[in-house]
Amino acid sequence: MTQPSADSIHSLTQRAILQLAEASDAEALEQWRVAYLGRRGELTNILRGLSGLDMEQRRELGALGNRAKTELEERLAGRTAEVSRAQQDAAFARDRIDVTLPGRPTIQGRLHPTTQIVREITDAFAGMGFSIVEGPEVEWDRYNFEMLNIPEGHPARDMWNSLWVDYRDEGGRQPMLLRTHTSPMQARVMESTQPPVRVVVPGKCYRYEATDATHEWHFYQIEGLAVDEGITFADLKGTLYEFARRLFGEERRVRFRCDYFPFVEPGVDMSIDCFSCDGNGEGCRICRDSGWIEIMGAGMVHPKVLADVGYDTEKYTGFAFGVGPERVAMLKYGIDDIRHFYSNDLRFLSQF
Ligand code: FA5
Repeated sequence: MTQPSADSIHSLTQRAILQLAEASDAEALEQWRVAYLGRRGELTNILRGLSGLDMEQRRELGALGNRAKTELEERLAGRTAEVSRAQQDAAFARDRIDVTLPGRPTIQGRLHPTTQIVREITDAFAGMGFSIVEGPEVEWDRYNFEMLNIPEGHPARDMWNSLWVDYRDEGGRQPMLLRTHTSPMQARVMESTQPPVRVVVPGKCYRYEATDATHEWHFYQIEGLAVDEGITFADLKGTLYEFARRLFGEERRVRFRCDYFPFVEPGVDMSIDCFSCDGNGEGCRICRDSGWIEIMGAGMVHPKVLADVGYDTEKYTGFAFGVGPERVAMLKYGIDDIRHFYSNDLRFLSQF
């Protein structure tokens, strides 16, 4: 044990102060504290050695030792603050942020071109008084075919190559499929409402067929249905002309031709002149030389379809149509292959 004396306290204090100035991190500061002020530290030892001295010396050296202890503790606190400030300054200098640098742009998402065109088409019909409803993509055979005047075994079923879902319950097998068109919503809407009916139904459809530039195996349709007293074929033509005018402008030519769909009578298809060859047709891959691209099927709702949902066919008539929005987008934006829509290529999608 160190023999306590005024000199030893003084020289120890000086040595400790010099050494403290050299401690430049938290670890060195802790080592210093343990060496001088810890339980077995040098100053602690001196103070402990005071007990062997006489009263007079003990009072004198005790006061001296306690002053030295207070001084070292205060200096330790000061040096600790200095060291941590210096470390902070170094960190700030190292991680300095240049607030004048321009920010990194974040990539903004956008609506898929099909969604955009579906909204544009439904907006055009909403502007003519149609409401918008949606229906199930997995559909009963009853709605996809039977209620549309296409009973089991009818050859018209071949017009829609179907993806069947094998659904069974206690009653046995129930024929279900991925809907091949949005027309099943005609019966669903009429079953739950009374005329006047005026709805458009956007939604996804599925067909088991080979793809090419104008055919996908899954695509969208927008169904339209209007039923009321006194609706005629003139209303059908007027409404669809107005739709074509709103979407494509006055200059696009529109063509109606007779077509067959079991749930309308008479039935038509509506085409628009080809954007790619401007209606010339010759050697055009898009319109297959015809100069026209079909965008929808339409017709006057068949009286059997109206009767099957309980409507009075003496009183009510109506028209229906089914438009393919991808085909409309192809026309509007000059897209030459429908398969671009769902191939998830950002170079294509980010153009819209
Ligand atoms: C129908 O699906 C009828 N349900 C339309 C209809 C509704 C007729 C109401 C009468 C009354 P169609 O199979 O022709 O008809 O299809 C209608 C439209 O859907 C086509 O004109 C086309 O624009 C689009 N379409 C059909 N098949 C495909 C396909 N494989 N890929 C992309 N679009 C398609």
